[in-house]
Amino acid sequence: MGMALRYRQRSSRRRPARYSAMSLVRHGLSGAAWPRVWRHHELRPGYDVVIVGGGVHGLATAYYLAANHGTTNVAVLERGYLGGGGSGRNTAIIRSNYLTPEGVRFYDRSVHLYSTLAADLNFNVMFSRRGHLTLAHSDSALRTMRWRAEVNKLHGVDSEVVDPAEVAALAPRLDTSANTRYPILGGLYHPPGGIIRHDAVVWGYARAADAHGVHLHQGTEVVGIDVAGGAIRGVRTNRGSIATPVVVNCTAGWSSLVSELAGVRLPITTLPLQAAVTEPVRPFLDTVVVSGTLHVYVSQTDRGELVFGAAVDPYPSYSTRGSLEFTEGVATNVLELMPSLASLRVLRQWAGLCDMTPDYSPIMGRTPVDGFYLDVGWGTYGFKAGPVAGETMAELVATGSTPDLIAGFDLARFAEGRMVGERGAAAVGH
Ligand code: PYC
Repeated sequence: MGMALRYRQRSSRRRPARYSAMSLVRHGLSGAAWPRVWRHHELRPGYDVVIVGGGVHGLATAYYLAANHGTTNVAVLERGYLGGGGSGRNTAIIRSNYLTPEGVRFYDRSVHLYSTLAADLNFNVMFSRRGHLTLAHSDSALRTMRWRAEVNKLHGVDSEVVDPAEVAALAPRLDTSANTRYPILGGLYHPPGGIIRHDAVVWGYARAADAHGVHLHQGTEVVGIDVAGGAIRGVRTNRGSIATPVVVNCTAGWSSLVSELAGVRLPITTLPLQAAVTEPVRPFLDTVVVSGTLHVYVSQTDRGELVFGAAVDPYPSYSTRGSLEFTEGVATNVLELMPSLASLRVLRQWAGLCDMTPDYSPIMGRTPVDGFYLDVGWGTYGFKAGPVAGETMAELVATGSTPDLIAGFDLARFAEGRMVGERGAAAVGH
């Protein structure tokens, strides 16, 4: 059953400015201001759908609801600013070389959506498809990589196990000698993987959703969710109350707290994941390099900075601060892999929050509360899932039927023992 369109309003669609080389020249010559990328609105008393969380998941869900299903009376509520949570804090790695069939199919759809996103949204999201290389430092890691490569190929995803000479050719700065503490025995190479400009993805979806008439409300915190007779009735915010039959929880690190407002308990623990960026240097690394054993992943942005990440912090917390312990650890491990980076300076470090589930797969779909939907449990994989999560959640909310791609990620699997164990495909050990 599709949702009830009870709060239909006059459309507030608008044609966004068309970004092109010609319009850049025109604006440059005329000095005319560009229109705002998205608009500010007062809260309506009611919406057909309220999405909590203004990151890539919430914005993509809003966009696909409007673009694919014509559902435009939608509000996205964001406590801070759009993209200020995990969407602005991740290391922007895109890949689909997962371990389970469910994971491979799902993330492969996301890679496809990402690859046409710039054209679809008329917004340059700077997707750089440069390949993704996971290093093996032990026989057991190589075995898991062979397993992943076979599952990937079965689902039409390009991944192969490569030997140390091929690793050296893909990333010549890596120390591939046999005298290191953790010699490189091979790797899993995944050519479709890459990096993207994460803010641009957020802004592109926000702009396109706004153009369809979706209301984007920043600085709007949900402080209560009203449930009566087992169904969603509305939400209370710091700016007033909204009546709605549908709430979609897209709040990642805060998702268990938001779900509790609706009386739904989730098997989620929130852990910080830290990252850091160096000063820019000449391009030398044109693939993403990951070492699960050394708990580190490295990529070089188009501006030349190196972006590093590590394993999640070992204790639950809502802190988004960096720690000296992380910087020391990541520097030690990066230098094990690439000793020639020793004089590079770290410019910034930060943390984002990961909503970890017991099987490292997301929780998507309905809940025991009618009209309360989950798009949560992203752990360390959230950003790369944004487009496909938005597309499938929009289909579920608009049509009432669960897309096959997310059927295995339901909340009931934990009670029924149907885990989708994806830990083996984590970029780093946890
Ligand atoms: O799964 O590729 C990944 C990843 C990178 C950083 C965090 N997760």
